[in-house]
Amino acid sequence: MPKIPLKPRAILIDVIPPTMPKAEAERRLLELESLVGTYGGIIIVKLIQKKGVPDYRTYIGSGKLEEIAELARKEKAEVLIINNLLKPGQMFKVDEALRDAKLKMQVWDRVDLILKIFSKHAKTAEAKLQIKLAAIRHMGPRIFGMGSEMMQQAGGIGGRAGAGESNTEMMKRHLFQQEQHTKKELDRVAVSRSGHRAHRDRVGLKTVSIVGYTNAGKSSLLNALTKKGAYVADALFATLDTRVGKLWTGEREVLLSDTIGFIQDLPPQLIDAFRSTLDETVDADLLLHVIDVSDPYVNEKIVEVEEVLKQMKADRIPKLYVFNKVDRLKRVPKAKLTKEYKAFSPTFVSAHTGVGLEELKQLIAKQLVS
Ligand SMILES: Nc1nc2c(ncn2[C@@H]2O[C@H](COP(=O)(O)OP(=O)(O)OP(=O)(O)O)[C@@H](O)[C@H]2O)c(=O)[nH]1
Ligand SMILES: [Mg+2]
Repeated sequence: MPKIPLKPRAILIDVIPPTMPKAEAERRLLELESLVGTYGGIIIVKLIQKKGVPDYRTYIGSGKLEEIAELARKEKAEVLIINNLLKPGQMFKVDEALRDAKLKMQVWDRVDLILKIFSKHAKTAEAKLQIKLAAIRHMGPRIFGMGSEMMQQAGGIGGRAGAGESNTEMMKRHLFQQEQHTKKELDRVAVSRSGHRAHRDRVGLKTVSIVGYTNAGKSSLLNALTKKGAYVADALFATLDTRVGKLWTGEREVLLSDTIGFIQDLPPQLIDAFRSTLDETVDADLLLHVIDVSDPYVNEKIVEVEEVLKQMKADRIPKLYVFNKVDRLKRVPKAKLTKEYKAFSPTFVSAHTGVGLEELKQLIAKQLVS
């Protein structure tokens, strides 16, 4: 893979079905831009391609690929970022086409991009291990896919596989060993975590987990409620570990935890790799679903978060909706949102100004009594 600078010049492409509403397409592109910005990439071209069925070989199709290659040469692009999930064989084909065009650039799909951001932000040993595991699982099949390609080329129909095979076999074994090793290390870290959890259960503290879309203000809320000092940044996936603080609701002490944010199409491998971090969330007595009320796509993001919670089997835990960042709006559509999400006792707060936090504490206390 060609080496690229820390802040690579990037061409972005999103392949969407022709039926996708314009607003949704715009939202996807905006989010992709902020992901790339968070990574530190320099966006030079943005492309949207409408396609009913993705191309079997290259996902984006050979015509589009040629167009991209030409653009890449002209604009000196260093990475092509495809906002979709590609099959290993498709990644290989795109990569091959760019190499054939004598371009020294990398190709990332959505999982690659999210993984790269995760690696940049990981601080704890556990987060680093989880990312490593996800990367092994994501890259593995790609190497195998490449292997079978090479084997076919080397051996032909009915022929012997030759050198290609032993290389692939070696890579396979190496990756498998790495995966096992990383899993073991992770288990070790997870055991000490579940020890903490058992201790909490013994002292009878209830746990409340903050969940929500990335950048909604989860860490800010934890800080505002507990003075915990979690890392806050206007970036996606600023938090990759779990931070726990104590909160006095006025009636009782509870443990409040903040964790990794969710995003649309959060790749299943990532949910899997972050299992032990996310399990903390699944274990809670109450969830605070934090929502950025100033976000133009409030409802869509609520749906995405609910979707991930379902995947994590956490959709049955009692939940409060916390609309954050009210200071950002002149007029907060309280009545409308309250009516729409009545089942989740919506509250309106600002982690920055402190508005609404007292009411939120009372609500938490009330929920935990029953
Ligand atoms: N105006 C305003 N900005 C806020 C508020 N709460 C958080 N922010 C800003 O929103 C951005 C994201 O805040 P974080 O607390 O890091 O959000 P997060 O949900 O933890 O994000 P990830 O960990 O990246 O998923 C930061 O720039 C915060 O300063 C608020 O109540 N009002
Ligand atoms: Mg955070």
